Amino acid sequence: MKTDKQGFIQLDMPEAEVYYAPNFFSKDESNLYLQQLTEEVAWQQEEIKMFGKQLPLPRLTAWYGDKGYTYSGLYNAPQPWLPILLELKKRIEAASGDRYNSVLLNYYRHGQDSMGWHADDEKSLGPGIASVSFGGERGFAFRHRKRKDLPTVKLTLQHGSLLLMQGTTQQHWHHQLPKTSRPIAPRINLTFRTIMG
Ligand SMILES: O=C(O)CCC(=O)C(=O)O
Repeated sequence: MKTDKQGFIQLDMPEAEVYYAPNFFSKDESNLYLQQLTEEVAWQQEEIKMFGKQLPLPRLTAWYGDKGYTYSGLYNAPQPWLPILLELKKRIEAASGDRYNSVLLNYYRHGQDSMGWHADDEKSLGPGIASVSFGGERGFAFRHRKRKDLPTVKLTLQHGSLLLMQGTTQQHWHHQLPKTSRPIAPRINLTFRTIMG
C-alpha cells in the first residue's frame, strides 16, 4: 500500500485506482451525520425480480440528485438534493477532484443486509465514485473480474471513512459488501456518482 492523495491509502490493485481514508470525517461529525441521515433521508424498501419472483432488496435505499438512474433493472427517479447531502458532496469533491451529480444511499439495518458482487460500470456512469460510510463497521471486498491469480482485496469500512474508486476500477474489478453473522450496528453508505448525458 502507498499513500498518494493526502490522507488516503492507495490499495494495491492493478488496473484500478482505489484510495481509502479511514478517518475522513471526525468521530463527532460522523455521529451527527449518521443521526441526521437516518432521520432525514426518505428510505425505501425496493424490490427486484429474481428467479421469477419479486424479492425485497436486502437493504433500504434512496436516490438523490440531478438525474435519474437505472441499476439492476430498477429505475430510480431522483429526489431533490437535501442540504446535508450537498454539504457532504462539496467536502468529498474537494478531496477527490471529481464532480458528482447524484448519490445513491444504502441503509444496512443489520448484518443480514448486504450488497452482492457487482461493478458500477453502466455506460451512463462517470468513472469516479466516492463511497462514504457511517455507522457499524462492515467488511468490503474487491475481486478482479478476469485475473484469478490476484487475491481478493479486503478492507473494513469504518465509521466516517471515504473510499474513492476511480480510473478503470469498475471495468476490471467487482466489489461486494457481504453479510455477517456478527451483531452489528446499522450502517449508512453513500455513493456519490456522475451520471452523464
Ligand atoms: O455499502 C457499500 O459500501 C457498498 C455500496 C455499493 O457497492 C454500491 O452502492 O454500489
